Amino acid sequence: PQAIYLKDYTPPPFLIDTVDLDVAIFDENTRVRSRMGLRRNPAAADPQASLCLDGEDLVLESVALDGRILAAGEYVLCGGRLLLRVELPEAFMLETVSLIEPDKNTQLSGFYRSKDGYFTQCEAEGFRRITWFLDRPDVMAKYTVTLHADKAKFPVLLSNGNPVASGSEGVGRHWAKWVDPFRKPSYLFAMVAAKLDVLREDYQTRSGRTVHCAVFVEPGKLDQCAHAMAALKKSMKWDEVVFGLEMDLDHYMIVAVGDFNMGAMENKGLNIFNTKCVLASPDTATDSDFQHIDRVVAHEYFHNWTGDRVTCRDWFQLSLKEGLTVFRDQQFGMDMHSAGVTRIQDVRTLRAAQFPEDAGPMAHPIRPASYAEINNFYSATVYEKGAEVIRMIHTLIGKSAFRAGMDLYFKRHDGHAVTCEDFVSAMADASGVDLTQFKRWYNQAGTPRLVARGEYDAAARRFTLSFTQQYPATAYERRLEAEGRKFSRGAYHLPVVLGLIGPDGAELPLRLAGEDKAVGTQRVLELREDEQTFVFEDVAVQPVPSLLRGFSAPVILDYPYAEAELTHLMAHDTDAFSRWEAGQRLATQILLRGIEAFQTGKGEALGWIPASYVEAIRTLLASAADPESDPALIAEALTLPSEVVLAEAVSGVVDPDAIHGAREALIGHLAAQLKGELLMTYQALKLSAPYSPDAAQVGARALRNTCLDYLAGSATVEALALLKAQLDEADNMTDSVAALAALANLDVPERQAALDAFLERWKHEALVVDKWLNVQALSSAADTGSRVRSLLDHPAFDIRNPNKVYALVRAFCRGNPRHFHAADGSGYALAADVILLLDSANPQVASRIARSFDAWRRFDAARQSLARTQLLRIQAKTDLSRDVGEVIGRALE
Ligand code: BAL
Ligand code: ZN
Repeated sequence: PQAIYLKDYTPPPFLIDTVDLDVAIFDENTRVRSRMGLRRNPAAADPQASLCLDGEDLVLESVALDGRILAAGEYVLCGGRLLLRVELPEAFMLETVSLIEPDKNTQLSGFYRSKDGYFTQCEAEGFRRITWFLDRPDVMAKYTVTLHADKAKFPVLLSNGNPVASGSEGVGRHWAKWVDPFRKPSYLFAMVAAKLDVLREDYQTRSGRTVHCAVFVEPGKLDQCAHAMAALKKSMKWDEVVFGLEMDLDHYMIVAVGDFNMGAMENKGLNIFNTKCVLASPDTATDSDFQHIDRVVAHEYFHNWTGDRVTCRDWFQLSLKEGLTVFRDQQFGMDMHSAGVTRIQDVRTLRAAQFPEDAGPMAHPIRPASYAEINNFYSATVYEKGAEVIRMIHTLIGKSAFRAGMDLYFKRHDGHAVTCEDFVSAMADASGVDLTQFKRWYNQAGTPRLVARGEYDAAARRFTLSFTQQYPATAYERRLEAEGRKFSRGAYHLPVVLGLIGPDGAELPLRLAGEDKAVGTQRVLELREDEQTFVFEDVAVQPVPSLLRGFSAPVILDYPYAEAELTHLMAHDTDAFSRWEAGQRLATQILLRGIEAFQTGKGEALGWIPASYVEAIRTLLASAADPESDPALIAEALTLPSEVVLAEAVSGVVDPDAIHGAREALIGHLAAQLKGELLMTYQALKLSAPYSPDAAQVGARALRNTCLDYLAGSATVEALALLKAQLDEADNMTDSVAALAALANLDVPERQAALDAFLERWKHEALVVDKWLNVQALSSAADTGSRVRSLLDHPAFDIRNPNKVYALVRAFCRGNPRHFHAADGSGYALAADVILLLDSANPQVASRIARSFDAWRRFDAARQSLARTQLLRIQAKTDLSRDVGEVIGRALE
């Protein structure tokens, strides 16, 4: 596919000040009449440029310039563009009338049908599927929208901004007019015509304005919206307190829709959400669903300032709004829930999704230099690594300077479409910190490796820490090189937050050489060079360094910790993240030995599992009895690194069977050795209070279900009884699905009975059916591949619904490596079949499944050959979408 380059950016030749849309929805099609006020852009490179509008799958009925209908030769349609061939005045009105067919729009981009109505998704380039436009984020206009539809079938008519008029018309039809007072780019446009129930509540802003909040859901689901509404109000309050940012509209609406490619969308004043990120009741949603809803509602709300008020100049700048807004929702999560657990979970996500992306064929910096299909760059790198980059600025300049930087950013750029440089400049200017070198994070791809070494000189009472940065070229730089494009690479500017822990577990005071006195027990070291050394004086005893606290930089830390040092950090580090990290590092070191043992046939003997590790876990479990302990943190510490994360840690060829074997063996050994403790903790944490998704209950359930998971692995009669009892007694979805997932791993007759009963009970709740598909996709049972294949034909599965595809197929391909990478190639064939089925219908979803092949070259020759066969089969499809074409093309490069 043809690439688009950041270096080729030019300002738009025309600006659009106003858009007046009249949208008439009928059963067979929708007529869109658009009146736009345009003028030449004084900043345009070519003052004589002609006007060429974007459009896709539109049937053009007429074009009029300042009221005059243009004749056939006065415009041309070519390659999804409408080119005007008439002389254009400085400013003019352009009117187009087009027909679209939302009922046939299976891509779910633009205006489309879903069950109870019509919905939109315009980011990144969906608006051009509604009407002709300069569909790029730096063209910002004021919108007026009038919707017409059948009143009985679509009683709710919504668009951005404020409702200004409505009425009845014709036979059984009605209309509504909305005006958005803010200029916005087309990707933030939204409209809805549907049958929906609504929950309405008001929010009083700190300046005393009233915002009318509304959550619209499909009829019958009103009892599942209270949590989303509460999350919205918490987000509004939080942004006022933490960033001084207030809601600027009178109406803030969230509309939930069951067919949606992403999680949610921040359209100005009219967010459209995947039902998965709105609907929740204790019966149907898990604790993590509740927390996810909090975060997504907050994320979309925070976009109102970081994205909507200040938007992106072009799509290369996507991380300007996404990295920053993810950072903001992470901070919100840390303030609302346990800060340590939230940080751990966010880092887990980064490692599971972003680190592999950096290591694979789709590697890109948070601001890529080129793309073929922008939808492929709504990536873990742009989002999650983007958030880490913002977090590093926060750490380097400090909280109050960061807040000053945000204030300056809004002061300078409110109402404009800007670049990542503009953001960094605001931060640098507000703080006085030189962030020139820091900008490398925006241009260089890959996960840097930070090699750290510590040396203690007892006689001199000195601890010397040296750091070396390594940043080998990724697929991204290799492609730039192949294209003959210039690029430079160099050391990153990054913060290392650290402390030193003494043998008694106490934190040591920190005095760097050259300083008069010790300054606290935690420091932020700034790295800027390939090699740097820091000397700590007055260190009376040999310390264990606690490095990269809070995961202060998105790097792979290479420090030769002895296992005893890691156990020491697990027990004594004051930073919750670092205690967890020490445990993960220890488990990884042991598992890497186990993986090797499994490859040489010595795995089952378990000689690779040190007794001290079992004791460390015993101590951890015992700590749950302490009323001061945080069960959620203990649950995180008990959860071993996933098979995907372990694959990243393996050097050389990845052996999915050995990884699975070692991980299961370690779990089995711990379960056998600690059975009494696990059972005791499981029983002690049984809750009697009614369900609430509050931190205390969530933590208790997390630890209890982690214990259950360990105990279940044995498949003994006793374990089965526990699982069945929990399934029967659970009064909430968290406990039900935890038991079902554990049972789904076991090859026992009870498994099918439980799955059947679960489906029978929940078949009318689409999101719960997704969980039923998901536990089967993630099952470690031997027959998972064939079960997933047959589930593709099950009436509960629907390939046109993204949530179903994500729950079953993406989960299988990305979350179940042992089965996806099955030695017979069946996993690869399944993925390819689904990609080929989906490619024309919904290329965005197809492309996300195609990303499952990213790591194919890391496997043995036989698996590589099987994967290549499927990649070539996909590539051979005629009219392969740009989305899938780019992903497969890069995989095969
Ligand atoms: N802008 C796309 C959805 C999101 O990141 O909020
Ligand atoms: Zn976002």
